[in-house]
Amino acid sequence: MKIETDQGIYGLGDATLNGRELAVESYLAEHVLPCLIGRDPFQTEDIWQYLYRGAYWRGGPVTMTAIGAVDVALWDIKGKALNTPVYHLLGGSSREGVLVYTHANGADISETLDSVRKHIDEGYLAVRAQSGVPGVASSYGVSKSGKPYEPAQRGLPSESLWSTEKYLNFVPTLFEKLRVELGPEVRLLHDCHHRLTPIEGARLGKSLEPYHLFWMEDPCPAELQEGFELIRQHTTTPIATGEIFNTVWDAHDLIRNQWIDYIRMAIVHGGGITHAKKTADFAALYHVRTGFHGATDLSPVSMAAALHVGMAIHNFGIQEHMPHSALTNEVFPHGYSFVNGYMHPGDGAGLGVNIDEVLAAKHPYQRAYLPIARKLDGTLTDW
Ligand code: GCO
Ligand code: MG
Repeated sequence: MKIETDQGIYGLGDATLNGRELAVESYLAEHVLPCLIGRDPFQTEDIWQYLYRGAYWRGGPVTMTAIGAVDVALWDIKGKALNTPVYHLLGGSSREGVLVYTHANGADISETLDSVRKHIDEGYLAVRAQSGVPGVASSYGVSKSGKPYEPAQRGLPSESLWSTEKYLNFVPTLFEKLRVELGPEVRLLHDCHHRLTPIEGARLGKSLEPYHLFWMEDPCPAELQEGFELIRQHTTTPIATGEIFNTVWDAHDLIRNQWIDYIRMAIVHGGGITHAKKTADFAALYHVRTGFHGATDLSPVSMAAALHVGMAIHNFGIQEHMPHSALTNEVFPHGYSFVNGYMHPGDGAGLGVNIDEVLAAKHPYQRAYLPIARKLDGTLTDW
């Protein structure tokens, strides 16, 4: 999304909500953008409150993504108008670069090991490892085409079958092999993608302790925040969650009770830079660090926003980095870079990302859905 000022400056925001994009577009076009005409783009706090409180209906992914898109675009404008990178406006650089992790996957343990090795050779210091599970036709995070993992597909949602029993028996053998082969240095992460119950997450965390993961992500759905208390009581494996959260209230109990170690709310789905900064500052009081969502369904605009926040806050933990396709990078020329495991947002004014609208127009929107999952007996479960 692009917001233009009467001074000729424009800012970019990302309004993407994977599989539900047009709902955000309509919310923005019909209800938000008319209210912005004539406002001062420097009033990021007041405009945020206006869109959040002023709507009366609060929270939720559609609303918060729309607010996030506007907020990020306004920070971009502010940086450009002041001729400074956004991170300077958020506290300046608290570090030399932003530690990132990327995704490795394979059909089995040996392919996954090769994939992790390949990413270490590319310079990554942290890698998330997902593998096909024997006896499970299609596991979360594993590409069928050998290409980087892209979950949304054209047509109606695809359906996959899932077995928690087979998964729990398998995952410790994967990480045992990775640690034996790769040694103690590389940071290894794993995403359970909300598929376990708290006690199952506790069992997995406990069985992974010898392989000292950097984190175990989304062990169970997090609507029930106290579910994490149960996991926490049983394991020292660090826990990350929050990529589907939209406000600090979704994580309030998780943070203040120190049931998690990393908060993953995406800048774009969590009300933009303004709200991400507040969430991070609240989390800092409780030793919770950030690990903002950064899958490819979030555009380079989101990636840049996350890098600016990650440079500035004290309790930055790690940033997800799933490199975009060459075409996406061409549509969004950007100043951020990756060197030896760390990313830097660049020192251009604003976010440091642009858009080639002519090229973008050659690729019109096509509907795509995330898959759904069922247990072996046909019961719908969490994908
Ligand atoms: C991650 C996520 C993604 C999401 C996807 C949904 O950790 O990067 O779990 O793979 O499933 O972004 O749109
Ligand atoms: Mg995830």
